[in-house]
Amino acid sequence: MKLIVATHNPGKLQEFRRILDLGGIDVEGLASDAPMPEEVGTSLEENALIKARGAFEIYREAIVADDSGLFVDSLGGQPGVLSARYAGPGATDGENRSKLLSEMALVAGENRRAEFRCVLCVVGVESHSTPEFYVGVVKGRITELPMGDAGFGYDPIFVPDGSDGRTFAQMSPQEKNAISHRARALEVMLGEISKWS
Ligand code: ITT
Repeated sequence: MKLIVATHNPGKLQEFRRILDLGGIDVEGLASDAPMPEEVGTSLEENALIKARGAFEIYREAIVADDSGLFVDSLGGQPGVLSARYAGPGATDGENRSKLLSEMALVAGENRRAEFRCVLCVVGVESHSTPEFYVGVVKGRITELPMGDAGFGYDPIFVPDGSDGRTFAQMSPQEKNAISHRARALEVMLGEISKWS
């Protein structure tokens, strides 16, 4: 089976490739100039569906889209759905991380709990006329300073539960992909897809 991954985020695409290759799925990225609709939804599910449908309009093939975000307890779940744009439209990963660390400057260690959530939406599979959704979550805490330079986004400031103190950005891709929100959602997706005709 082949899936087109409806993302313009190269970090996400790399994780999809590694995980889906092992699951025997051929992965294709979007053309770099493929237009994607604005993410106007108020939930990860809505935005994942918007992206999946947007890519389907162009490719008319089986699509998987990912909407994900970091939900911080002490900030009432922010940046959440707005994770990619936390420091403003077009913000870089570094600007988003800096903003988050400064918002949390007065939050003590034990209150720095957070979780990454990922929602996948699959559309365009012939035997499945309705969109299918898969969810993955990983809990952890926000560091006081960035550590590591692997991965992308908020990886340098997120220590997953069960880690020896390393952030996602200090782990190998294999280590992150063994426990990440995206890997968990993809694992559920692969389990379901394997039952489809
Ligand atoms: P696409 O919409 O093109 O897929 P995007 O980066 O805009 O790319 P989202 O709208 O889903 O993707 O935004 C999610 C943001 O949450 C992303 O930009 C990262 O900053 C953050 N994020 C999601 N998963 C992450 C991960 O595994 N590690 C670090 N940060 C992550």
